Amino acid sequence: MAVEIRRLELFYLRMKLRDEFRTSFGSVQERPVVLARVEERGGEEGWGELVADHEPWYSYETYDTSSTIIRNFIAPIVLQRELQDVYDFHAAVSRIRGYPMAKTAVEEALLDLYGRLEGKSIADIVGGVRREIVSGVSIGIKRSIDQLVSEVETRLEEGYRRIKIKIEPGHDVEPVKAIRDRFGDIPLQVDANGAYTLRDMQVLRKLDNYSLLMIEQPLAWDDLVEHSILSHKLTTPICLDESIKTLGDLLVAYKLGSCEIVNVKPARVGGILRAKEILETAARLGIGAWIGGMLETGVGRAFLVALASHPAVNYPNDISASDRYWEEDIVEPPWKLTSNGTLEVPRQKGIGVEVRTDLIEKYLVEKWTATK
Ligand code: OSB
Ligand code: MG
Repeated sequence: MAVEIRRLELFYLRMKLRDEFRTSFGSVQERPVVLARVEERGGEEGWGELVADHEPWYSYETYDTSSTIIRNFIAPIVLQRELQDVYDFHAAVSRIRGYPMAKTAVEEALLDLYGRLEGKSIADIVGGVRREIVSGVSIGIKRSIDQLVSEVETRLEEGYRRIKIKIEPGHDVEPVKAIRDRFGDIPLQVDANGAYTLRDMQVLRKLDNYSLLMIEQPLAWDDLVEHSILSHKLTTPICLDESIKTLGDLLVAYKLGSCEIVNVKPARVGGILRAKEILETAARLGIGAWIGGMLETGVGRAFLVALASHPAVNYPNDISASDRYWEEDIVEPPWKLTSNGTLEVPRQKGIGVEVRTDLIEKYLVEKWTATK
């Protein structure tokens, strides 16, 4: 269906996470939130989310640089051509090297728009089959082991089906042991965000003794070769996050044996349709898969939930309920954990939740608009 986009808007919000979230690369509490909104000639709209942070720690993209790419290079593409479908959008933005987060923000908005126009949910569009998805929780580095253990307890009581903790050198074996001692054989995994090297083999071998579901991104953010060496030495499966930026990376990782599992984040791979392609290839190659998160608001979360309903997903996801992140999420209804520790997959057209324009007003710091 050819769609003519007459308006692209970026809403810059200032939101605060309920708790500080600390990883090996840094800490966030003030979360810059950028929403992308497209509007077509008939007035129908679509929403997406830019997840880039203030600093280039998780990836080279930041809120400023990705905004610039959207304003100067992606907006003209969307406003100046007639897009047959969202694959058309991908073909057009493929000239822009990199900037997957910027591309994802606008791609999501277009997918929501197409869904609304064609009466399809995002889950329909990505080939989702599940009615609910398994919700895990990612817990940051805390000031003390006691605080960590107490948060794990709260999350298990809330019903989360898997615990992931962030680790870094000096904060790894001890917290894992404390959680195992206290909670026994719960589904538990760790995420290092690239904080170790092969010189840390001793610690990594110790972690190997705790029956972890996986060790996520232990080595450098852009490495595949050393992960291959490591994965041949450990029995715990290696999961890659930062290192898999494209389908090509996944194929190389497969050939090298760098990972058994992949954390699929649409914003890291350049869009929902790219993520779908990676999921399908992972399933074909026998690589495990789950959907990761970037502390999204309810808008970005809708896309994560839809992707997690894909049949290739075979591990619990980093997709928690709205109240794990925000005092007040900007969608209605907010994402809520069921008594099964799952989130329901909406079946309504588009993202399946309403964007709360009253809250957008409340948190807005800047708005940018481009028209045809
Ligand atoms: O490495 O998975 C990560 C959040 C921000 C940046 C990187 C990561 C994370 C998370 C949080 O682990 C996952 C979530 O959104 O709950
Ligand atoms: Mg990660």
